[in-house]
Amino acid sequence: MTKILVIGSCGQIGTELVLALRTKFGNQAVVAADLRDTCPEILQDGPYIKLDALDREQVRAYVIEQKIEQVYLLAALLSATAEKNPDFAWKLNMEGLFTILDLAKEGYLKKIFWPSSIAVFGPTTPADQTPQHTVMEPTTVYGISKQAGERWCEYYHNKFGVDVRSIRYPGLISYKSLPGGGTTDYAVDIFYKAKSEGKFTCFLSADTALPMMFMDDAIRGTIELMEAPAEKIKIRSAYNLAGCSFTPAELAQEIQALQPGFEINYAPDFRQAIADSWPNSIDDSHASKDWGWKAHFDTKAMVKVMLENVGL
Ligand code: NAD
Ligand code: AKB
Repeated sequence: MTKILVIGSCGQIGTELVLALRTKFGNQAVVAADLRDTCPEILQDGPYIKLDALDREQVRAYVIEQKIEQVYLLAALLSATAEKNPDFAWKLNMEGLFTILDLAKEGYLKKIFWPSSIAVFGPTTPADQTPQHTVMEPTTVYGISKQAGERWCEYYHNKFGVDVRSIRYPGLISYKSLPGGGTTDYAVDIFYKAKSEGKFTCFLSADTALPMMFMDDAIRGTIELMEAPAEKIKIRSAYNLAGCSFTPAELAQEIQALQPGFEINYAPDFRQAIADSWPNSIDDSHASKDWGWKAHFDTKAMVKVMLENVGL
């Protein structure tokens, strides 16, 4: 049995990733780990431990003693929260990664997944259909930490043969767990407000296009990347992945098509500057060519599933 540890399992991605990994590998094979004292109900079908990604010795001891073979390291501060606490964001987003990379370098772990983000790009990056290899000058602490993380992942692969795999996730949209402090969170909040109040005030301007993806695609893509034969993984920094791209006004229009009367207005805040520095859309042809990636959900399909499921 392959033993898998998911650190940061109670967050937006972790919750759904643990459920999907347990469906594939069995409940007992996948250990959920997070800072919380107790396991959330949704993850109670398998093992849970309280684990601090910043406690290098605790993480090392657990991985070695429990003979963990794969780690998904999801613990991080996201873009908006990181701007409010840059020192801690840098510490959390980098130190946990080195602990895991070193465990793999020493032969304790066979495979690692560490997520990057479209935040690695910056205002000097071509914004439309942003290529895999291009100018990367991120202006947020979050983006700087993700770019540095990518460089270290590639370095550990090239120097020490570490099998580390990564995706530059776009903004993720889901209904099973809430987002945790990002700039793309509006695209989740809007559905809750549409259902509960019929109106929404957006913290980004009407015409701010950003790359987004429905969570089912993100989870499937993550597992497909991790299951692909190593020789197919040509990029060891992180793969561009595209789902759907839209502006708040376009998203509102899709919601209005299914929920006539829904209203949106705009009150941009500090997150506007972050969004303005990110791409509008992403070219993911390398992921398609190397390991067969293809998104299933466009904006319309995502909106339908979200409206049917949020708040149930
Ligand atoms: P989230 O904020 O929803 O969840 C993060 C989880 O990590 C939380 O449950 C938190 O309690 C836990 N955590 C925080 N500090 C910890 C620590 N010291 N030890 C153990 N657990 C700790 O984040 P998410 O949206 O699920 O994102 C997961 C990863 O994916 C992050 O690295 C993020 O940068 C990346 N990512 C997310 C998105 C997105 O849209 N959600 C997009 C791009 C990249
Ligand atoms: C954020 O907005 O910070 C995240 C991301 C795109 O990395 N959703």
